Amino acid sequence: MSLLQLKNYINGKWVGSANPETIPNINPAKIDETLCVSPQSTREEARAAVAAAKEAFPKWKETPSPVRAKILFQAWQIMQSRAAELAETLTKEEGKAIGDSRGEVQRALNILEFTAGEGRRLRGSTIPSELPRTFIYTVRQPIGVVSLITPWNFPVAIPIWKIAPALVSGNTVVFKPAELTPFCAFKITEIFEQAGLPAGVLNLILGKGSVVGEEIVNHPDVHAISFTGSNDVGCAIYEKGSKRGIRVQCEMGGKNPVVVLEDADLELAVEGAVQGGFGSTGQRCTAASRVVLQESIADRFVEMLQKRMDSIVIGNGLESGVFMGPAVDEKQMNTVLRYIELGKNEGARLLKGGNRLRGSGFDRGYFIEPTLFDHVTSEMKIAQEEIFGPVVSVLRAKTFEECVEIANSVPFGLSASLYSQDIAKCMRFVEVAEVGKVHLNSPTIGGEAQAPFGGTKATGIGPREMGTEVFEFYTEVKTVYVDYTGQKRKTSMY
Ligand code: UN1
Repeated sequence: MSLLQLKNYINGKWVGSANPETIPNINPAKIDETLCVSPQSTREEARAAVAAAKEAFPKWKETPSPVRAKILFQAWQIMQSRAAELAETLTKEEGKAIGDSRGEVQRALNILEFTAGEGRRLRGSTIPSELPRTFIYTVRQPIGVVSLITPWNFPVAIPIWKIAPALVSGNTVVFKPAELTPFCAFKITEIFEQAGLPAGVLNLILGKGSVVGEEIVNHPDVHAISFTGSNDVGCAIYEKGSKRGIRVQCEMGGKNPVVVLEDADLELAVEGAVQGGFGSTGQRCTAASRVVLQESIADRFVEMLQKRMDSIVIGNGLESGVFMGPAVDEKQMNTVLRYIELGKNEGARLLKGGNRLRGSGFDRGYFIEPTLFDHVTSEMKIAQEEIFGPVVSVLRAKTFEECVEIANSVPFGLSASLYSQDIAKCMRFVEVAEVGKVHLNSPTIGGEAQAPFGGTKATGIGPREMGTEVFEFYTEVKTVYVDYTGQKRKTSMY
């Protein structure tokens, strides 16, 4: 059987690349299974995608936002009917457990639903004037062609949380997914095509970041870029975009803490640490990679956590009961294993895991044991750098204040959890945690469609994603002064 060859989608047509070289799309749980092959598109093809988006823009901009939104609702319906298929593709392509994939597809559906609803609102404001018979108001207008560059770890939800608001706002899109997850991107694009999106409004370009990614970042006809991924790439994109004076939004790394105080419900907190630390194999920017414990409960908590880790089922995400799938590819697996070695050399105490899983079933994939380090200190690299794997570091502190200091002692600022029954401590934590979102008595992960998502410090550049806040990025505000005196102004405050 010949392998499916993915294509680019440019100006409403599926087109192959002129470059005969392809990238095989491999199932990380069964590396002898190639799902499809995707093109290594050329710079010219990336430019063609931008040109199509530019050409489609004037008409799409003129389409009223409630009408644009109807196409999104249509996409929502189609995605709903293809939800099971999409979740299976996600698990095969990225490796996460099928329950997580279903959850991710549901999240994408929620975002589509919420964002489509915003097409009927997309409100501006009315503003009082200091002058008589003058009316000031604002309208939201699209920016133009936007480039959306998305990562492999949430290959359904993240594209949707960029594409949906970009489109409903009236922008046209060039969408470049990670090289590791083109299949989900292909299906998402197909869904928008089936929903009746006009040609050129959404264009998919598959290929390398260093080739097509660079082209759609530097292209003079691109007026905004939204990126989720690593700090190195995000900061380079920001530098290039800011030189051209365009908008850039970047969602990057995290080193998220779960802080557990002595009055916490420990069972709940252990569960939060497991879900946050090992869920999705730790391959998420909201992963709880640090657990900060108040000394008095630390030994007990660590014991409970180790016991709970024994029940983590690892394997092919399609199999029922599996909680944790493989690393996404060999490179990612090796990065994680290198960090584990580093942790040992830095003097952290390895309590559990630390190895690649071998033996029946595991040899066919990139599986790593859930790994726990204790007695980690803030200066250690494993406590500072994003590992993006199933590795959790325990740090200990005497007081609440010290716990907070440790929680904040990293360059990133995405998410933080506090487990405590003490309302005063909870409220204080909300105030002082240097992050974009706080979870009280729940894990660091996840987010709802109608709430803003994003981080502070080195995590985020630009406005938040999701919620109504997302329109701060995807629209320009135009301020309108209407003078209905019909007269030359006699007075002015200035
Ligand atoms: C989540 O925690 O469910 O790339 C979402 C990431 C984040 C999304 C995390 N931007 O992992």
